[in-house]
Amino acid sequence: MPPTRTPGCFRGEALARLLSAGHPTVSQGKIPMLLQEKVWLISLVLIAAMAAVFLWVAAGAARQADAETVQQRAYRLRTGWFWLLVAIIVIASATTLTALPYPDHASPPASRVVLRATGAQWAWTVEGSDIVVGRPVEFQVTSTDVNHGFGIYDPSLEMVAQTQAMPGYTNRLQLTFATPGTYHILCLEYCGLAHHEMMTDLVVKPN
Ligand SMILES: [Cu+2]
Repeated sequence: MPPTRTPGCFRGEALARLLSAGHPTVSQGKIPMLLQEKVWLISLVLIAAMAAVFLWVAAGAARQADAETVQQRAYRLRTGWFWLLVAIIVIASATTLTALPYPDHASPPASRVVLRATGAQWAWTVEGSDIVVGRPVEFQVTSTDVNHGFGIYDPSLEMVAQTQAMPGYTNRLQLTFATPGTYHILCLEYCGLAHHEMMTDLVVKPN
């Protein structure tokens, strides 16, 4: 029997709904690879690599060797790993912290558009003015009942940003859209029977 591919919860529910609604941004037959699917694939590779290391250690466990030789080899290995780690940290910091200093949240620019997004079982309400390309937007995200995940996806269903929608608390999510189009807001946290129904569109107008 040929293997059948069971679609993931999000992909199955969200894409099926957008497709059945004849959504113009999701074309039939060409389903984009989602960020979470890429992360899942990378996780699988890393898990396989870790399993290989465990098997390698287990296979060599019965081998006997001189304690001093083993110790010296382990120290050399440790020094090598240490400098590799230092190099990774330096390179990662240099390439990811270029946006510093982050903008001051306490003094929002006057041009910022504020939208209030409220999650409730099982719908999103987004109130505020129009979103325009290039203009900073602040989403004030909250919930009326349980925790929801507020996820913004671009027209090709790649995740753009996300935060938690929590009852009694407002999370601020700041974002500047670079391309116009119909974005989607989906719930990212299972919140009950109709969790998959928690979808709404967000139109970003050209400048
Ligand atoms: Cu949900």
